[in-house]
Amino acid sequence: MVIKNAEFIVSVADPAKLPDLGAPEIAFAGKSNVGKSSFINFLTGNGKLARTSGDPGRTRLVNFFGVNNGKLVFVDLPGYGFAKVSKSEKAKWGSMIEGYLTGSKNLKNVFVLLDVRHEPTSDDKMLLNFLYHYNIPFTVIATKCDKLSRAQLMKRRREIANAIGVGADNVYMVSALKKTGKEEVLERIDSVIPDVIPE
Ligand SMILES: Nc1nc2c(ncn2[C@@H]2O[C@H](COP(=O)(O)OP(=O)(O)O)[C@@H](O)[C@H]2O)c(=O)[nH]1
Ligand SMILES: [Mg+2]
Repeated sequence: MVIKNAEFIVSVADPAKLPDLGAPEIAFAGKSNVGKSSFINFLTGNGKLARTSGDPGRTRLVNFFGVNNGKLVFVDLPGYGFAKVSKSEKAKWGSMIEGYLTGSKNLKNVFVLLDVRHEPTSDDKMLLNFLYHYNIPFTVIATKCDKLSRAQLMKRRREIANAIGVGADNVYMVSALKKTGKEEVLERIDSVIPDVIPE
């Protein structure tokens, strides 16, 4: 697919009040600071769509973005695993993420972002187990690939795939900084929502 435009639609603080926008949703999940906002901006070509960096722990809202005049929806889930928050804050984040994942009527696939340099954390594994348990399809995306050499990247791709129990081909390698990996991810979107041609 080609992404022609993307715009912010709504933020939700209460998982009981999820909007039904009547279009397929792709959700983006990952540890805070993994590069989720940067990747959404890169993918949509809108540098200001999702806010980047600054205050990693802050955003515990679920943000909905309409792509190509709302034919497709990107859902930015709260970043998890931010160390400097209380247990009750962490629990709120968890229930937002889980509330969305189990409550959305339109969710087609979860893009799970992992920093290419690091092993999946216990929070990452919890999320992946949750997705397996609820039978929610997902895609693994390794971010910040500009940080490693080509040889290191190939090694890390296999290691991440092994840690998660998928084939190496199923780990998408991206860099928002160097603007690489976008075409493969757009093709992946086509294959996870084959019934929609979001032109
Ligand atoms: N080198 C590099 N840094 C990145 C990349 N994507 C994001 N970052 C940096 O990582 C930090 C967190 O990015 P952000 O998109 O806000 O992460 P989020 O918390 O997951 O939304 C910022 O300092 C970004 O500039 C990337 O592809 N390469
Ligand atoms: Mg962010």
